[in-house]
Amino acid sequence: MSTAILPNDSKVQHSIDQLCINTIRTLSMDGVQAANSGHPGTPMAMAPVAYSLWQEFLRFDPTDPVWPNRDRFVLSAGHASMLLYSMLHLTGVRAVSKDYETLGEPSVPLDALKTFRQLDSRCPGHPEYRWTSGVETTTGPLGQGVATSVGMAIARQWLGARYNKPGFEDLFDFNVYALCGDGCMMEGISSEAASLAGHLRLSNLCWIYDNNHITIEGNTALAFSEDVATRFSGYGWNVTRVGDANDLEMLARAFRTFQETKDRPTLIIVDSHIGYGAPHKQDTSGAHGEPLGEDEVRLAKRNYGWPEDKKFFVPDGVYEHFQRGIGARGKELRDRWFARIDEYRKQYPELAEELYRMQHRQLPDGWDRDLPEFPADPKGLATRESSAKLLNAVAKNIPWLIGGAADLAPSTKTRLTFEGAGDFSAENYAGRNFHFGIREHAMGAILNGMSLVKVRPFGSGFFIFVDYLRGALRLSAIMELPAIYVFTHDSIGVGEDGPTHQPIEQLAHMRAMPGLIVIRPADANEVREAWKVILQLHHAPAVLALTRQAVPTIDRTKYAAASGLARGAYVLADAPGGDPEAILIGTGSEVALCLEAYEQLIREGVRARVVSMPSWELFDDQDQQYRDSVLPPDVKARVSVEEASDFGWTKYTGCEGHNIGIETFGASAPLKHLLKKFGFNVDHVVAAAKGQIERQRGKQ
Ligand SMILES: Cc1ncc(C[n+]2csc(CCOP(=O)(O)OP(=O)(O)O)c2C)c(N)n1
Ligand SMILES: [Mg+2]
Repeated sequence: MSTAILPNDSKVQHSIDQLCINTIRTLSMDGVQAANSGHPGTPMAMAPVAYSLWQEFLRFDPTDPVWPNRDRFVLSAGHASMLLYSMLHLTGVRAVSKDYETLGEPSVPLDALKTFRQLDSRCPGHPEYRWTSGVETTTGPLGQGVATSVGMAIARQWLGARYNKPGFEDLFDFNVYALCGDGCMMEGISSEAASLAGHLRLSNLCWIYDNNHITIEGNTALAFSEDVATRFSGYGWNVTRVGDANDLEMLARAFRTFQETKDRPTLIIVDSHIGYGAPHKQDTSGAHGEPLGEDEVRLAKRNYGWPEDKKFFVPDGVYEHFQRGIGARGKELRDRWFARIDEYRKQYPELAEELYRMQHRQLPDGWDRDLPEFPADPKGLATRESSAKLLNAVAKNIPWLIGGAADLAPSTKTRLTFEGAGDFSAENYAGRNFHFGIREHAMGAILNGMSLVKVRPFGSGFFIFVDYLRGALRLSAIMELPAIYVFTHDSIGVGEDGPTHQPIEQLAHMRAMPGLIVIRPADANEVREAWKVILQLHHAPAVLALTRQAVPTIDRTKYAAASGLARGAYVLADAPGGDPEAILIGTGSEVALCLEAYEQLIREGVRARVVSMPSWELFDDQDQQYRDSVLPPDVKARVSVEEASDFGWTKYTGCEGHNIGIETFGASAPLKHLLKKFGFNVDHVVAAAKGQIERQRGKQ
């Protein structure tokens, strides 16, 4: 070990610990400096915290960063990404393929640190799950990481309750650590998530709060004066403090306190100095979001007793030290776990098989057996009702399909009602019905955390409140997590509740989000097909938009089969002879209206076609030939019918098409009056179709 490089300065501890900590600091500073962009201050301050946690406590095997029972570390302060990248590099975390195979190469080689924030670097600006092995979740939007960590802790409790058995009590016993700053603490989502975590007494959850009193605009005194410790005590957390981020003994004591606390989550408040060691920037917001500058980097290195001219310098002994600590401990734990799982497989072959499939995002054999079929019925039922039947049928077949609602299960009909489903609570971590409380945003992040642990989560609420969880949903999509969002009350069909409860622009919002599959089924049989599609998604979240009000169950002996849903859009009813003059395109509850209009048009001798288009994304994924067969390019007389903003519909109807939609926020009234007011009636649709045909004829 080359401690010789350290000067004889009383401020500098001559220890391998200090050498490692300063390596983390200087790698982070150099990475930001090389990128000329990024956040150096927090990695510099939090280096001892990350070091203590990873080296002494974290049960994590760098050679197998996807081992299911590993402790999770979430960097909720995602802007401090260089801290995480430095740790991944120094501890030698290996890369993992998309098929969960460990590759020999390092996840973050030194060159990746040098190309921080550059195109295709394994060290992007903020940590990205799936891109950099060892990153447990994508962070950057403040508050998301901590809230996601609650989902991870929940999933671990559920896994433990179902799969731990006598003699295998520690099959799932991992802890979840999240490092957050003032920003995470201020965001509402962290309050929602912490409140639920306290309520559920998640003793496997530890948040570390970097209490540096600095955010971008300056001192937190500008906007944040609450007593965080009291707040978390009020949530039912164990709160402990470390008065100096550099005090390794106090840090270790705090982590031990967490490990010994068996009845609630722990918050460790760590007082720190952002930009620690940088003479002109320490304790200022200047250390937060911009490089220190070459001169300041030198001065900080001098303070650390570091060779001032060396960049990306890892002194002798540092890698080896990490290998002797987290490396050796993690590997031993991981190897023991896999040896135990072999034993477990012998004693509990079915449960072991479940775990294997779950961890590989596969479904059990027969997952789609006994799915209800719905006979034609003009009165029909609400799609939320048919979805309830489907969800219950598939959940019986998929034991790890678990979820709930943000206090709306009686309305969203997402409750699992079969025997043994149970309610997840502090007293029963085996329950499959979750009560997220009225906390939509945290629910979204919790679904992400659960999905990252590989259970299959669903959450539900009123569609209008998708706005409340959009930040988390966006991360589901970025991370390609197959979380399932069930949203009911999907249009002005909610009637009397009025504009505050009537989704208008939400469908357009959702459709604009890359990677998200949005499905708005027309009837009970499309709901069945929708669930089939959704459950087979591996790498995409889905939004299922469902009605509050009854919709007819379409007669499939007369019209096309609902299995067409899998292709996003299909010809439901065609012009006699299959040569349409006009196409009516509807989604969800408006498909039945299109069919009524179609029947009238046919009676009047107009050759109409109805396309049911439950999912734009699934349709866009089809080949050109199929898309042209549904929407023949030469049939330009087109009408879209959807009780929502018509934003985007011209993509399918063309600029000259007619889009029947809603341009205001709706209104409060019984539905039949609303349908009249907004033009969702047969006469209007028929007139629009005829108008389209006239227009096209006029051009010929
Ligand atoms: C939701 C959200 N809002 C705003 C930002 C922009 N932002 C990034 S860091 C930051 C300040 C964070 O302060 P703190 O958490 O105390 O971190 P520190 O500066 O102490 O590292 C802000 C506002 C963000 N990333 N996410
Ligand atoms: Mg801060």
